[in-house]
Amino acid sequence: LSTASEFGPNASIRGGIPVIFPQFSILGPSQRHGFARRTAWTLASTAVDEKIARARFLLRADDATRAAWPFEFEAELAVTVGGSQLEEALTIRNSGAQEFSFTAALHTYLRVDDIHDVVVEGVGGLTYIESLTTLEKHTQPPGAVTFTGPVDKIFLNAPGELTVREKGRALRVEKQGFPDAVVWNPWIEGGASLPDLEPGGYLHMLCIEPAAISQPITLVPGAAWTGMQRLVEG
Ligand code: TA6
Repeated sequence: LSTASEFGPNASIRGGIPVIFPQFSILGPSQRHGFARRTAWTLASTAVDEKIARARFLLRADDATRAAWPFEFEAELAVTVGGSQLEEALTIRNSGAQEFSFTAALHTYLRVDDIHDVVVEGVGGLTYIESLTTLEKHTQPPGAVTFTGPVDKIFLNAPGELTVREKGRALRVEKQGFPDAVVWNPWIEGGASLPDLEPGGYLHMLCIEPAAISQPITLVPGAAWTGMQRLVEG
């Protein structure tokens, strides 16, 4: 979480795991990265077992969401935290009478000690898109992703498991239901242009985002889709 992050109505939070729905970035007529990350969700339930805490959050279509995106939906975010694991499942239901399509992501901000020492394993050889304006496809060289400048890549059909490794620490990032994975660090200039990222903040952050971008999800009335991620340390 950036110490300069804004909180309040209509702000998007620079940290944690903002929910990107119903539009990833500029891919559509709606606001950048959609409205879900700027909207207050309702806490639907909580439970604590011995070592596991669970919470469910809901977001339903209302006049404000209809003004941005004219469909009836119910979004549910189920969060489970326990031991060295964090799991999140995002379910989108079509509660209306009209079919709709959407793109989505769990825009996960990971805290890292120093981005120079970080590598991401599991995307070598994959096809990726860098520019959402041209949608031009590139091939990632074999081996791990290292960080020596800005990285903003959407890896298509990414595997269900990636690993973020830094000195003395590893995090497994698992996903299901989301075909793509975004890897983002804005680096020096990009970070400085973000008013809600503290000076030098790019050094301590890495976004790894399970995403449905290259193949939008289409739901007929009554249908539902679930995408999940699990972060496992160690
Ligand atoms: O998911 C990566 C990305 O789309 C980047 O292009 C980057 O600019 C970022 O999200 C953050 O977007 P935001 O609207 O939160 O500044």
